[in-house]
Amino acid sequence: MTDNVVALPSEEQFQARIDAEEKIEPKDWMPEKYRQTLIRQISQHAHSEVIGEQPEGNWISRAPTLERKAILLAKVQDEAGHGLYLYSAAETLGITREELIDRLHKGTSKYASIFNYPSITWADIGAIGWLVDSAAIVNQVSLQNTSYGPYARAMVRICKEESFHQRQGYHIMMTLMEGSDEQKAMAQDSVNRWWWPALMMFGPHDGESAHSAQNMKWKIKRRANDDLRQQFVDQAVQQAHAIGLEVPDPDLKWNEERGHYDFGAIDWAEFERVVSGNGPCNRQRLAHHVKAHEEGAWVREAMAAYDAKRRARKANVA
Ligand code: FAQ
Repeated sequence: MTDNVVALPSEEQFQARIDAEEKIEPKDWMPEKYRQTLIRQISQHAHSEVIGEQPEGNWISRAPTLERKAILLAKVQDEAGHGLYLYSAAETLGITREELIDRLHKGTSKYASIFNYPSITWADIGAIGWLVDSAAIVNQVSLQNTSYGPYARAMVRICKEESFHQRQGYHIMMTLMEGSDEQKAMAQDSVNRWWWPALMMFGPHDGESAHSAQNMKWKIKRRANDDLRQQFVDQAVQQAHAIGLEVPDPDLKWNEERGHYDFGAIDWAEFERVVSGNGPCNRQRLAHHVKAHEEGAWVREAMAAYDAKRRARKANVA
């Protein structure tokens, strides 16, 4: 009698499923590198949502009106929810939440560079909503079609909420631009500070991007960094001009032939500095997260104890 050997699917068969636009689900066979890449990207994304609460949380108690405060509070809660869906999606790949958080705290897992800049005025809340959420949406709309099912499905709801966030940010900018000279200057100053970091959110140029080629083949990434960045610039410049804001780029110019805006060079040395832990707020952001995580240990323990008790009771009844 011969043993019944079950052949493992090959990378070619896996690629054929991707090419046929099939979604890969948690229990499906996948190359180890595909799994690791997804853990890297989804966890970085989750950390970004959660760390991104810090610059905005800074203004909850100082929002100019009760209505603005309620809206900002809801937005920050949405970001926490996005973190939750994304950590859950990452966990389906066989990694625990504890490991994911541990990697963040040890600095072996990144989060978006943009959240290492300070939010020093109320207009920064407008700029974050308008520019940062716009950049996030441009990228994330394409991720609704990413090849990994749980990540793609998480993106659908996240995109709907980000689009509300974008509008609330633009509305803050619009209101400031209809206000006093000081308010207009505050709005312009925040655009001057957030514009270039927002362009960096899309990552290095295509030729320099370490992961793009393989990620595009696996359809983890559906559009290239530069392509997404260009779409963002084209949209944001028109939105800026519509309310009287200037974009801080002397090289910005409409290119009739390309049908896009040409724009100036990004300061990649600054990007490297921020990504490697030396931006204006890196240490503060991480220290705050570590402290909140430690102070919340009792909540996690209480929930685990409650869950264990509930399971034991259920087992006894059965
Ligand atoms: N910051 O080869 P690539 C939000 C790293 S959510 C830090 O091009 P990849 C919502 C990259 O990880 C914003 N690191 O990499 C919100 C890699 O390093 P590694 C977050 C960056 O993965 C709004 C290296 O550079 N969104 O804002 C950055 O193919 C308001 C080489 O780069 C997502 O995470 C950066 N900007 O493409 C919340 C979307 N760019 O890992 C609160 C999902 C690149 O090898 C308030 N992520 N790096 O050490 C992605 O789409 C991709 O990961 C990219 C990078 C496009 C970010």
